[in-house]
Amino acid sequence: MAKIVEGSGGFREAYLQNADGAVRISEHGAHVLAYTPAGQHPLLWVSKEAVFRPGKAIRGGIPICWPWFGDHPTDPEKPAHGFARISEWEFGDVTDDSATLRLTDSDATRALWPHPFELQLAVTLGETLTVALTAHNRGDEPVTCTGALHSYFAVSKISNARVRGLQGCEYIDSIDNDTQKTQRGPISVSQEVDRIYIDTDAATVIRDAGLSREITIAKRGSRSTVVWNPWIEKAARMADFGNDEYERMLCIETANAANDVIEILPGKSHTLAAEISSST
Ligand code: TA6
Repeated sequence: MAKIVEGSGGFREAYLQNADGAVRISEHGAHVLAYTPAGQHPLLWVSKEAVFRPGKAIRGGIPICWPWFGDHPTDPEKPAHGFARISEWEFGDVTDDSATLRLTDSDATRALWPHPFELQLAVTLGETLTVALTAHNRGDEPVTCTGALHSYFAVSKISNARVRGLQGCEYIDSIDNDTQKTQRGPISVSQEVDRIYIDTDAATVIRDAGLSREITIAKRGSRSTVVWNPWIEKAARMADFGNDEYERMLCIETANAANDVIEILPGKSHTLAAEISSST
């Protein structure tokens, strides 16, 4: 079943359902809001305080960070994580199994990033949810960009979660003066964690003992994986994040960040894709 309805904040939403599960996507930011595999608990987390209005990123689901990850490298006035997640996209084909959305350059985007482009998001609902962001360089100059599919996963309780797949990887520790470190063993969270794992194309697995579930995030076109939980103080500082909600979420972000910069030649494209599945 597939339908497009008026959803939160008055933005159109696509709702897809088939034998493998269900997914909801807002046209605002081409934002995947919900994904529930058949017979399972929802995989994605959205804050109860999330705000749905123009110019604001939705807190949770899968925000699209593009054409830069994090703060703009030189201009702090520009929106964090770029403009894709706060732009109004357009639905293309929507079926029971897939949906596409499209964003092209405009006066507003060119004021922030002076290059012609076309972005396409393709969401495919099968045993795996595939979310693929393709950036096409419509200009006659090479462009460089960073970005992420900034996925917020639902966990039973953060203390029940362990993350595998990044052992031995180098990471930049954003809460320790961007010090570069090496990951020893699985990741557990008992304080704010904000790490950019670099030079890795590895799949990441969240083991949730509370739900007896493993969420696997495989990826294509991504050389970085970001792991983030704001913990208590940072959660309390965010108006669109409930004070205790850090207990129920963990971000595993399929990215190209830090020095993992992507160059797209004129007329060429780059695809960043997350392939999300779970087993109980
Ligand atoms: O997930 C990594 C990160 O860059 C964190 O530093 C934190 O800022 C998070 O993204 C959320 O950013 P946002 O702009 O959505 O509040």
